[in-house]
Amino acid sequence: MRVTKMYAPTLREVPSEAEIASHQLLLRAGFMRKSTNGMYTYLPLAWRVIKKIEAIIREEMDNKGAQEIMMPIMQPAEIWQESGRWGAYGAEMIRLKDRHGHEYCLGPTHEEMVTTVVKNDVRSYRQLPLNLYQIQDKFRDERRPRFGLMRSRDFIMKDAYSFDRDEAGLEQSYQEMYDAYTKIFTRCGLNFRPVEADSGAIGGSGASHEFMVLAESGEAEIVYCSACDYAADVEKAELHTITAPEEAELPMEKVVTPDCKTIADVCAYLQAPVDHSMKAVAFQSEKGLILCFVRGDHEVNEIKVINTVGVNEVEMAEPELLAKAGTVGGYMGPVGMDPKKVIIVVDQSVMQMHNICCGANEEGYHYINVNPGRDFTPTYVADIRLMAEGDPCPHCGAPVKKARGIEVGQVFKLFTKYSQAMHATYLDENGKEQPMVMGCYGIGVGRTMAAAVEQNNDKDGMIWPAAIAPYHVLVVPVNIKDEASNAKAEEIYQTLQKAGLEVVIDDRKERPGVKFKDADLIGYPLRVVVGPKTLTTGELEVKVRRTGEVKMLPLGSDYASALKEMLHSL
Ligand code: 9G3
Repeated sequence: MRVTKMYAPTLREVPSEAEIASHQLLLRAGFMRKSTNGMYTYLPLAWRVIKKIEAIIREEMDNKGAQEIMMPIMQPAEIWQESGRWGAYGAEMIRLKDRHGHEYCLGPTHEEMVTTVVKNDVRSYRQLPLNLYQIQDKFRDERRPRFGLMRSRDFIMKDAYSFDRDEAGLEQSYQEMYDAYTKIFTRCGLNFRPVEADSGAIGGSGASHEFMVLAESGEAEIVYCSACDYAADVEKAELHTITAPEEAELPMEKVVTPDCKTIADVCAYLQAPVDHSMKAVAFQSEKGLILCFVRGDHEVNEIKVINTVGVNEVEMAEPELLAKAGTVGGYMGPVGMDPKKVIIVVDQSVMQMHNICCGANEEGYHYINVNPGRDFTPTYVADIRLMAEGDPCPHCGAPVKKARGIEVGQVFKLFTKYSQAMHATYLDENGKEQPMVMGCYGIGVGRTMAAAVEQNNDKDGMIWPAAIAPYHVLVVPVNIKDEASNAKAEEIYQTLQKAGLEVVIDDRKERPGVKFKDADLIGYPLRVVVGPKTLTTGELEVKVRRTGEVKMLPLGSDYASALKEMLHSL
């Protein structure tokens, strides 16, 4: 490819909305362009990367016996009504009508579609296990698309679905996909960790894992153990109940606590230890006001509250809503609140505590010596804590650490959720009708490319892992006036191409500095510099983008093979 022909319109400046490195660099280097909010055009360089990631995905999926298909993007409402999910997703689902007024959605995922396809043709246990996958645009109308490809509204997903006879079969399929994902992300040159992601019993029931690329810019937060291989999405990390030492229950008292808005203020004012205090967080939801209570030094995990109460989403409660319920921000407490009017969710560890101080639902007042059971009745008791750095690992007890990650893949055990709802059954050896046992497995292809940039960039630009780089080598003629070395550069360009390398030659009539800056921005793994010196020394200067290391290769040697060799470690 010649740079004078390549369509890669670089940008001097990037829009301020591009906050993270991958978003900025993919725009600046001419890899992509925003079409509208949360939708992008992949330009030639990005599309070459996407195709390489997809090729790696296909190889590993096919190695596991999965078979590629392509389903429609438009999905009829009927199949979602059959699964019971047509109403479960609000504005996030993009719905439309065809010319006859029939309702559809643009596919955000394909459980319903693939189950409908398979259930009509799989009748016997002999046809299982079956794993079908596709690589296709998905549509989810994110409220706030941001970070470029990291959270877009139209994105390329590899989505796979496994069908087995029973749970043992699902375990096998799940493990095979887990292994395939490990190979895929390793081959893409990513530093990643699978983390437990189900809100099942302590230590995860293993019904779901997320593959996280570790990056400070990641939206996901993970906890991992410093001593064992435990790692979990912090939103789902389950916590043990902390038991408090026994103590005599003292009589509850209402005390004046002027200007004590935070738990810290109250504990300081009352000389009460924070592990004898309760922190309140109030949400509003489709089920009304939710008051959550955790120990004063713990945090509320919003996802766990959503799962406990069974609502779709929550947001912070407005002061008016608090006033209507007879409480006030900064002084909220469970005492005197009617669990039938207000949803009171109390963390399981609070229920073990004694003589607690908490808000008295009146400006300027708190209660001390509040005792669960005696002084208030929760609507729900559950684990609603957000695991914190230093908490004991649920597996081995060592202190956990926190990190941020980009979720590039997820694997789920669906069991018979869709096959029951949609009557996807097969006949077993005894001719008995059984529901198929399913799993589903997703990879964000665009997100994988963006995550690779997040993990591989420096002040000069991107640094592509060789396996997914748009091209392998850039040949840079540095003296536009010197006929001889330019001819040599052309010869080297041809030789490398003939050797099967993906080569670009920067044939622009530009100064070397301009060429080097663009080379570093785009991030070709290897750069070959050709000038008059090359002819006098008979040596080729090769620069490694990742390390800046410079190697000299004799012109007479098989330098193409030497370059191929260098790529293996990049
Ligand atoms: C929807 C909308 C958004 C959604 C879903 C449905 C997420 C939805 C979960 C999954 C699970 C797996 C197969 C590939 C891997 C992930 N957001 N999910 O089901 F209608 Cl609007 O997609 N699906």
